Amino acid sequence: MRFSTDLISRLRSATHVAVFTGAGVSAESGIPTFRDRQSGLWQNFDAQSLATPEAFERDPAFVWGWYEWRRARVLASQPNAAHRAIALLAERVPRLTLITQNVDDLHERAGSREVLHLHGRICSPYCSACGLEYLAPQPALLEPERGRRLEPPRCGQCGGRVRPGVVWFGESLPSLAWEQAVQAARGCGGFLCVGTSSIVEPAASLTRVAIAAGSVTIQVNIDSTWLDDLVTLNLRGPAASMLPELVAEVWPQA
Ligand code: BV8
Ligand code: ZN
Repeated sequence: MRFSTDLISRLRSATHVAVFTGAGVSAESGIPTFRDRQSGLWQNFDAQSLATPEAFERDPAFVWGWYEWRRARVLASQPNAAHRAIALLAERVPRLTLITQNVDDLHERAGSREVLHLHGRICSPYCSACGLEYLAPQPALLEPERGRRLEPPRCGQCGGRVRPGVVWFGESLPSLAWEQAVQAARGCGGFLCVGTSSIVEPAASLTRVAIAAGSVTIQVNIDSTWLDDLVTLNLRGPAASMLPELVAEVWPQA
């Protein structure tokens, strides 16, 4: 991977680096991306139509079954070299803000602390009535063929229906996480946009904020996106190999 000396010096002089990740960063851990076709019981649905309050209202057991199947996939997966490279980068720059659209906990399991989850966390379901967090047991579903409808559990405190701990389409993002993400995009000297199709708003606007603020913006993706001509540099390839190389080249071990 070859970077111009100018780009390297601009990135190395950045006192604050922001990393913004999407489903592509967990793809090499075996977690399907959002635009991958659904499998098993859910193969005739696209994730977008399932990730809504209306879908859960209409058929809570079907949607809860999908989330439990996904949660099982997350718990059975391991962080990959991209997650680890981001955790390592946090030790090599004065300040790093990690912003993710992902609902899995692979960044945390790779050692990243203070992860801003803009779209919630699949491992933190909560009561839809009183908000109490629900300590979910190990999920039952492992294979989509065995995927089935599962009645969502009931809250031990108020009997309300437990829901997945994610932000559905049409729901607002957690305000503190969102404000922190915008601040980071505005104030960072380097902004890495990794493994996202940059379709879902308002998260996708963060890269535009960083570009407008004049930071060095690097996109890592196996595919092209509408950001291709707007970022400082496009790294076309899988995050699990591109990110470790990028970190090693630009921010080598002191
Ligand atoms: C809201 C949790 C408003 C659930 C998710 C403008 C402004 C505001 C809202 C909107 C707007 N326009 C439209 C909207 C509505 C909507 C929206 O954005 N719709 C889209 C479809 C146009 N937005 C919302 O509803 C948001 N809410 O703004 O509320 C509001 C205001 C006031 C009052 C009430 C409401 C909420 C959006 C959150 C939805 N929840 N997830 C769940 O997971 O089940 S979003 C979901 O998509 C995931 O979080 C996912 O991360 C995210 C984005 O997708 P990506 O991460 O990019 O994944 P994708 O598969 O698309 O792409 C993967 C990429 O990786 C690809 O580019 C691929 O090439 C690449 N890749 C693959 N493998 C690799 C790789 N790259 C590198 N290496 C690899 N190995
Ligand atoms: Zn409750």
